[in-house]
Amino acid sequence: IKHPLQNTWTLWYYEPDRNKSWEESQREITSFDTAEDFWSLYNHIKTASELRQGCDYSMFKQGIRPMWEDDQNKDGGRWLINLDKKQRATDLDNFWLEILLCMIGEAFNEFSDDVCGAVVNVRPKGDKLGVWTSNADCADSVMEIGRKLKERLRITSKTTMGYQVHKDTAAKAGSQTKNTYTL
Ligand code: M7G
Repeated sequence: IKHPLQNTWTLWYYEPDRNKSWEESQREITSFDTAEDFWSLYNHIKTASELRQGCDYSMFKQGIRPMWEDDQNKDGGRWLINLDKKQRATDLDNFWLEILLCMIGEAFNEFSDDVCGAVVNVRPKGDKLGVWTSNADCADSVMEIGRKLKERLRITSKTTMGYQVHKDTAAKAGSQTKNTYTL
């Protein structure tokens, strides 16, 4: 028998399409709930660094859409890791895989329930990794999830992590969003 995961997870793929809205361009790929099915999927798809620039992968708990508007995201935010251009070759795929393993392995202990999912944005300006949590007001939970992420990704001082509230991000499209927490 296969090794069951605590949660069922859904992979989403976003590709920009000028004829569609952002929401319509989010495609649900597949869901899985065992370790073996995670690896079959992971080994079958392109790595993040192989995606065309402008594309995203998102992996969320089943039933949560990878958007601010979802009920589980609307009061939440994300730990954001901004990579510089050179890190696409050295860190992007490693960080993304480690984030996925943290999530499916429920590595955030008593706060794992607050994790909604994660997003990787492949962008010419520099790629971004975000871990989305459901309640931006739960400082304990946000900070513990951030600390664990930093530890597991072995984030060094040259890479800073900031937690941004989705409501702030949504209101400030195009400009910099303030960090509500930093690590
Ligand atoms: P992005 O892809 O997160 O980052 O957001 P980028 O600026 O580096 O490409 C780009 C744009 O996508 C935003 O300004 C929004 O128009 C749209 N967008 C992104 N997200 C995460 C959402 C979302 O959750 N909901 C909606 N409605 N639009 C979003």
